[in-house]
Amino acid sequence: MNRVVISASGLFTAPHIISNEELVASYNAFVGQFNEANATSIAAGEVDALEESSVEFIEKASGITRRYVMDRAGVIDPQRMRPKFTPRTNEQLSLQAEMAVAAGGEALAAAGRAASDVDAVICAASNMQRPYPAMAIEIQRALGISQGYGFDMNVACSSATFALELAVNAVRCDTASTVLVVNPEICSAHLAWQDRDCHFIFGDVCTALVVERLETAISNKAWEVLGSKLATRFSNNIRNNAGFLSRCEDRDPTDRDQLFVQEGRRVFKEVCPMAAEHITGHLASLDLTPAQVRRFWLHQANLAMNQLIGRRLLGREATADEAPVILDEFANTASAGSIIAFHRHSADLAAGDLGVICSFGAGYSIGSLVVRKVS
Ligand code: CO8
Repeated sequence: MNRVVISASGLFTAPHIISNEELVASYNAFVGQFNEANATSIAAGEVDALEESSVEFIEKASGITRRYVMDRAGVIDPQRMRPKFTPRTNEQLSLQAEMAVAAGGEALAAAGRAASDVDAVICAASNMQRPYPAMAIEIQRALGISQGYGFDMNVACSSATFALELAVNAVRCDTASTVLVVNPEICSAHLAWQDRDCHFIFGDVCTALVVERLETAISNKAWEVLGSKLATRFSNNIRNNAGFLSRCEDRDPTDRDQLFVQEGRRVFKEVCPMAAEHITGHLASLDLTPAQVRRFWLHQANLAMNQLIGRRLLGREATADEAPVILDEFANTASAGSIIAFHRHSADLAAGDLGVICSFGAGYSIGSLVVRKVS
């Protein structure tokens, strides 16, 4: 069995920023228009008036201050409130593939790897812009990778960590030598921007990681993967019912359940203990304890959630150095969150330092990797 490293990472940041102030101004304009248009029905008690959103609530409840998005104008237009993308022909690179090629190219360059070294591409994200042909195969071609295979996979917020486990096992068992994992998350396209409970939650981004054999890795920033652990437990608390059967069920595409829906409080209560126990159990299986871990790159959904998990792991508040936060800047970017934290906050650590990458989210699904800095 080969020893395996994550040898480099890459990040594509979506081109537009929406601050909480801008988001709330647009949402509140929408509320004003809705309440005015429905004044009679509201007065008759037939329709509930919508309540305004607030920057203070968003920052206190989530820790998010802004988000990057692929399209800004469509999202903050109170008449539209969803991104607007120009359709591309089948011959053009698709939007998610374009993001992945940018992040993937950066990761390969950082790893010192050429397209000819890569023999597998896994495109893992919460939403795919089409069912087939696989985005991963398109990315493979666009990056000039002429050998090996590519496939897409979706485990919602745990897509990246579940893909990493597959990549690590492929390299460990010699079915691939260098795997590129990419996570193009366009969460803005599946977010109900008209829903006050969740309109502030998500942002867009793409992360990429290169997984290869320790003994042949060139990068001096590699992290050896000591172990990976996946877990799932069914829950309806985060759900999206949009799918290829929607058309045949005569569903209205604007039905609320055709977008992201969650019971945020329940998710918070149920997932925090699961994630903390998962990480502690994973470390114990490697004869390690949370106190020995230099850094936790946790899923980035909610600041209070990560603080609670930190307390459960360490018996005290985790510092920003121990559990870095990126969701203030990026918001929740589904499976990419823990990988952005890793990308931004791993170069400063020393050889031998231990870290844990951990995602948690819809499914429920939890995925963790315990890693050690090589040099
Ligand atoms: N402005 C002002 N007030 C508000 C707003 C707002 N925008 N929204 C709600 N309120 C009010 C409510 O009406 C409520 O008022 P009252 O007390 O009078 O009833 C009060 O504020 C409190 O509301 P909540 O209980 O809903 O607020 P919370 O404190 O629970 O915070 C959060 C809400 C931030 C959603 C929080 O519960 C949370 O973050 N939970 C964890 C969620 C989580 O981790 N989810 C993971 C989902 S991501 C994932 O798995 C990937 C899925 C795939 C992604 C697909 C792309 C879209």
